[in-house]
Amino acid sequence: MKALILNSGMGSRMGVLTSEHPKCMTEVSSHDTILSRQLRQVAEAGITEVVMTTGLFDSVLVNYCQSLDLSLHFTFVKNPVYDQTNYIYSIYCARDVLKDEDILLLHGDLVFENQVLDAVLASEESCMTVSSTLPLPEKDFKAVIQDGHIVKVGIEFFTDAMAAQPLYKLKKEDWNVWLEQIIHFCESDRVKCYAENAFNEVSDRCQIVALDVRNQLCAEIDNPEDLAVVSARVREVENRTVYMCFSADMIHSGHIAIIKKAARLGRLIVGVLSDEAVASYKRFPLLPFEERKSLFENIMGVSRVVEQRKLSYRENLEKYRPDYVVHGDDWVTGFQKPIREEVLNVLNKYGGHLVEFPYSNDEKYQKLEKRARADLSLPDVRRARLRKAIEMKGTISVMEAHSGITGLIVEDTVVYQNGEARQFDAMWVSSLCDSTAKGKPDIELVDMTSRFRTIDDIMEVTTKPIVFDGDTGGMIEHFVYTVRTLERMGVSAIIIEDKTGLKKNSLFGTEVIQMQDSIEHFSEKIQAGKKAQKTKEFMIIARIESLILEQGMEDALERAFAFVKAGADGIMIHSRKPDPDEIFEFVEKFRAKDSVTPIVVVPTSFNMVTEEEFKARGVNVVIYANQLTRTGFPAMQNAARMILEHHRAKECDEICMPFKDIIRLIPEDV
Ligand code: SPV
Ligand code: MG
Repeated sequence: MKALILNSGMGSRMGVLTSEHPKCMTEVSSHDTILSRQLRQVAEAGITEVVMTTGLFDSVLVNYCQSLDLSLHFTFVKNPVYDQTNYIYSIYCARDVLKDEDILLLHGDLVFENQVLDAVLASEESCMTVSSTLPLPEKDFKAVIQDGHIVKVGIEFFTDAMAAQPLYKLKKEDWNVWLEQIIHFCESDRVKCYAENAFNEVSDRCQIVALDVRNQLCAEIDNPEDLAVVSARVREVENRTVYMCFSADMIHSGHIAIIKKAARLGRLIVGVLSDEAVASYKRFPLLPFEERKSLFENIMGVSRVVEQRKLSYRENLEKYRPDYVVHGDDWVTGFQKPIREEVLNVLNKYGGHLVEFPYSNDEKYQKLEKRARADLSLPDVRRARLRKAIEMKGTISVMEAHSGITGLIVEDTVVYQNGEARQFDAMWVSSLCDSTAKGKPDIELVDMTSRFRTIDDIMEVTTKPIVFDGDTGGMIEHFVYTVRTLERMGVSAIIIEDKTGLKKNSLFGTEVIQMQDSIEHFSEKIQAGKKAQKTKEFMIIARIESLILEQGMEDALERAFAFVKAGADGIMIHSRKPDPDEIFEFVEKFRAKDSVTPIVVVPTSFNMVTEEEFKARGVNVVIYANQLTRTGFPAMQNAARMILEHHRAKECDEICMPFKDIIRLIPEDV
């Protein structure tokens, strides 16, 4: 497409403002003339060819255009009789470079906002800009419109007419008809009328639709009064702000394209989602917030980058009050719908607008996303993320997994509530559940090789950090090897309990014989583990069984402080009481002296306490230790029983997941 800009006019109504240069070189802002603004807009819209008709001061104009240093190729055509003819003749002079081309036709004194040009260029049919909201001007162009099509353009039409501005997109089949008629006019010496007079005679064959720009800026400057009004509008347009929010840690061409579009609406403020918000709804970001921020700061078209702390836009919209929010149209449905509704509510309050562009979930993006997930599952990357998650969120939630499929459930389950997404932060490889899945008691009978095999199965299909239930940790001489192996695999933490001898599950409490280790010996085990550890991120967490074995709060606290001193990276305090009082008491007393060491709890019996309450009390890790095992296996027992009872499988079908869904639980590739 070529842009045809008509600049042969004398601009005599502008007075002294056009005594040394053509009207199009009049300033409309501190940094733009009418022409520099037009040309920049044209170039930004992707047009590279400009045909410009000139007249008086043509060399000034040519030099000026070249000096603007835009990536445009110009063809200047001088109308030698500019003072005796109208622009119809200028177009005639340029006819040879205009035939058989799609044309963007505009007068050189027209000032318009980007959105107007975007709408014109997006029109599938030939179009002319009109305004249904402006009053009909006395002396300027009006267009007579029938069935959405322009049938006449001129200053003399008032019936069925709308104010019209000389900005056209002309498809070559329509333009050729009009241009032929212009040639015909000029060759029969009708050179003092408008080019539109020629159009009016062929409008039945040259189909131009009316594009209603309503109150958007699209105005000609004929005299100093127009200049004052339009300059004020330009100022207003240039002060507009646009807001977009990104969670991306990899920028691809799709991002750049939408940023470019958004920046055409005004000064673009990019909100970068906090690490916590990204991790909550998508996956752990590969790059931390500061790095993602600087990524966006270096993209052309972005004026400012700010943090968006939550998925909700409210805080930033109220703070920056952007004129526009830009988003892909994918959030019209799905989990982001409430966020969109909130955005619309806030925008409505102060008169902002939401602009939605078609969302493209292109293949390139999906490939990048797949690569990011693969990176997250690498041992070094995965191992380090448990500490980061605790730091970032304060309190994390960890779910039991005992196989590849339960790992996938922990990995992929997301719940959307009020525009927030909730998912588990990490996985707990429980000794109870790992043993149960193998049909064995939880007495350290399943050996480490087998336990590592379970971890490996889970790791093969997931990316979330893993906390390993290391039982007692075994003999110190063995424990140091366990630590190294787990580190090498990419496990983030091991929790060992201060018991000795034949370990039984804690939930049996004092109903079975269980021996607690001495503070000295267990501290030695922790020290040996810390010494054996190769990476700085791996955590050895000491689990205190004093409350389980009814040894009292003082004993629990004494052990906790001793184990931290021995090098433990966290303390797990366990209880099997149905109420949380002793856990709360421990946390309060421990926190009074130690505000930093992470505290872990396993609320299997005291399960009424919410994560929010644990967080408020200073707990950092909440482990749901056995719920997948306790729901999955009874469902299987039930199915087996039903088939035996009914001598067939039909009745059990209603408690079965449909076959197509079970297949979908497994991703095609990871
Ligand atoms: C496990 O899940 O194996 C545990 C936690 O150690 S508990 O069963 O509560 O002892
Ligand atoms: Mg256990």
